[in-house]
Amino acid sequence: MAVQWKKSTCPYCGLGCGLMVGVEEGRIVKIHGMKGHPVNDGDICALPAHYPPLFRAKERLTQPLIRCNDELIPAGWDKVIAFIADRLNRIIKEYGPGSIAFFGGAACFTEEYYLINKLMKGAIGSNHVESTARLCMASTAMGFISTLGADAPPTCYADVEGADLFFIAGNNMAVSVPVLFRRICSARRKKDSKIIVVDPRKTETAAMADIYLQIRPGTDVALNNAIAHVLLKEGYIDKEFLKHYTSGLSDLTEKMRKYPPSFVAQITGCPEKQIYEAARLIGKAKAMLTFWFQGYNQSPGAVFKNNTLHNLSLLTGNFCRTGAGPLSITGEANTMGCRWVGALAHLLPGMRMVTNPIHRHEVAKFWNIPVGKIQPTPGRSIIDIIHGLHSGEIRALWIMSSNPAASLPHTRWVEEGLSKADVLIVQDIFHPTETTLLADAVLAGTQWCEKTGTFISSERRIELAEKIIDPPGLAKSDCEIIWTVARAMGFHNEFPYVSSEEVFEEWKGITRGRICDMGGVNYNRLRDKTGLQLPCPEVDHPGTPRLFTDLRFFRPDGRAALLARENGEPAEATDSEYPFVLITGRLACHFNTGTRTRRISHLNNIAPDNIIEIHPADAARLGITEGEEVVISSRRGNVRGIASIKDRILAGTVSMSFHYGSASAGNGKLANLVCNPAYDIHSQQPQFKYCAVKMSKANTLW
Ligand SMILES: Nc1nc2c(c(=O)[nH]1)N[C@H]1C(S)=C(S)[C@@H](COP(=O)(O)OP(=O)(O)OC[C@H]3O[C@@H](n4cnc5c(=O)[nH]c(N)nc54)[C@H](O)[C@@H]3O)O[C@H]1N2
Ligand SMILES: Nc1nc2c(c(=O)[nH]1)N[C@H]1C(S)=C(S)[C@@H](COP(=O)(O)OP(=O)(O)OC[C@H]3O[C@@H](n4cnc5c(=O)[nH]c(N)nc54)[C@H](O)[C@@H]3O)O[C@H]1N2
Ligand code: SF4
Ligand SMILES: [Mo]
Repeated sequence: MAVQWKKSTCPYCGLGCGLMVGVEEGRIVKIHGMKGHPVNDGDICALPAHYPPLFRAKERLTQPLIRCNDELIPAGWDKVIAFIADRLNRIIKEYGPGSIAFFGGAACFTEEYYLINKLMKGAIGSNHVESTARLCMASTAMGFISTLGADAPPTCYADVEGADLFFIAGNNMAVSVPVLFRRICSARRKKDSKIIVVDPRKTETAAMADIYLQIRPGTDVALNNAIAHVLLKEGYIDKEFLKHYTSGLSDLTEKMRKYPPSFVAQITGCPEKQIYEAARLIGKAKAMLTFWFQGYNQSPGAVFKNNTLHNLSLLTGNFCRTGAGPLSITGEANTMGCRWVGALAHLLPGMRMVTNPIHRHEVAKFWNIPVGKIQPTPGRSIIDIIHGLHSGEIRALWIMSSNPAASLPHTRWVEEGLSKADVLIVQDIFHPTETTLLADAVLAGTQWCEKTGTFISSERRIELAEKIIDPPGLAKSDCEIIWTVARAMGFHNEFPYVSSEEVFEEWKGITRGRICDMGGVNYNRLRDKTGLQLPCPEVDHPGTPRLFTDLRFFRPDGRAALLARENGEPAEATDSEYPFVLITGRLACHFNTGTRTRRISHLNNIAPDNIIEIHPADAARLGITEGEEVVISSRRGNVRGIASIKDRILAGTVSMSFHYGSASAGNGKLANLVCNPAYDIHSQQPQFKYCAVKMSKANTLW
């Protein structure tokens, strides 16, 4: 039988590449990039290309499980759903709605987050709804809100071809978004555009840079301020743009005086001359596109890094025109959807805030519930949910498509917190994961290609990913699981759905008039197209590639804000006992906690063990040799790995990925055992990229 090809969208990173899925006799056998797709035009990276074995992986969840005498055993759906509904209702009765929390990864569809938000914030009355958007994009969202007045990413990928300068900071794009990086490299060849890279590690991305600034971790605000200093001092600013469309210029000019490159060179470790070169390249650029990622968002001063980067685009008028502006890539496939549907503790659907009485009123009216049902204060961020499990204020946690026992910082503390829950519900596609192992009930969800729903990508493109094959065994779509639990809890009238399309049709109603307006989107239209960029308010509307083309921003004065920010201190500074800074991040062959990629032998064989990058001078001082086992210790724990001695990392800094959880790699190899649960006060995003550690040869410690 010939292979039949169906269109879909990548379930891994938030770039949203168009894919063609090849099906033969009901099995998915091949996955290719979709030719002609506006995002990737046929290109694909290793992650989705090697996805097919996951549809037949042996640890795939095919039925729900329930804990019985300390063991998770298979049980029927009716029994497991009744158990969950009963436990949740009892906990609500005894401890109140605020004792229930939810945490989801951004691998799921927007429809699924819409339902959980409606259940938690509307029906139960708890705002403790969090998603991995907190671990990933909360700082970017707060950066946009403070500078532009809304979490509204303004640019699109087509700007790559229009830019003549790419400023890439804290973003190892060659590894994390390779398809976009190849697009940048090819655009640059055609146009002779330039690349500036800022990263403490000389990454695969940095290797392509015209100017590479090897900054000390956590010092980007000072660097951005020094660049602003030079732009202002040497007159590389767009006076007309600044006069009409921004506020805060005089304050910024005044405060940037104290950031001359000579001073900032000492803070960042980057030579003064290089800072001038970078600033002048930015000053002369016709169109600069900026990219940043977790080197900003998960680092000390995260939101301020975002603000000071936007200052550079605003000062030079690199905004609201082709090829110019901030282009933020989101981490997981639907992190943008999570942000807009309100899957964070301070948000309501359609980019609304729980603290805003008008927003609460609008949502309550839409859901046909009393406005008092929606709590007026933000719920707990995920780190504070774990604190709440420890203190007993949170009694129940429902986790969907996330593996927090491996992805949250300070693993032992997280595991202890999860174990204290009166009931821990985990909805995944695999068992065991580090988190399902701790659950009281495990719900068997369906994965990409086994269910239908929408993702929203980094350029605000909404795409439909349809069911292509039947799920294995008794697995149910995540939408169906949520509405079944909701009905079992007594919310029949509020959750009458039979399909994700019906959920979508409802959810889009609450986006009307907002930046995420999808009034003109429906499943049929998405079937025919390669996605639509939001807002798309009418059925004949072509979508919106760029925002703010009218130069009206969402702040009260209609202007974008130039914000003078100071370089922040890390939550945990190095000292004589813990003298190294630990950075954690990613490899090309694994995705996040590795629950999927570590089950694919081709990918796992590329990097089967945890590698720790160490500078040769540091290694020599400690007598560490290439390939030997080392132990990294922080105030919270120890992690083991294999030394890779390279001068691509800054001396005094060590780096490893976080892909090696205990369920797949054995104990003691997970970076988060040592990471710090401290977070940025403005975004509550944890500082995964900065904690103080010491290091030794493994055989001297054990
Ligand atoms: N192959 C693969 N691709 C992925 C993922 C994956 O796990 N594997 N995950 C996806 C997800 S969820 C996300 S969020 C993205 C993340 O993608 P990226 O953010 O690009 O990846 P990271 O490796 O986490 O971190 C990026 C860089 O930040 C640098 N950095 C650390 N501290 C600082 C600092 O203080 N300043 C600066 N300027 N740089 C610093 C690190 O050295 C690192 O090179 O990748 C997505 N794509
Ligand atoms: N030290 C350190 N820690 C980090 C980071 C870092 O850079 N350093 N980065 C952080 C970032 S940016 C992110 S985004 C997070 C990611 O953190 P997580 O989202 O917790 O990590 P994943 O490994 O992507 O876990 C996704 C889970 O969802 C399951 N799954 C996949 N598809 C589906 C589905 O359709 N339905 C259901 N029900 N389940 C599904 C998978 O099996 C897996 O268990 O990690 C964060 N943690
Ligand atoms: S770059 Fe991202 S969206 Fe594109 S194929 Fe790779 S993981 Fe998927
Ligand atoms: Mo992420």
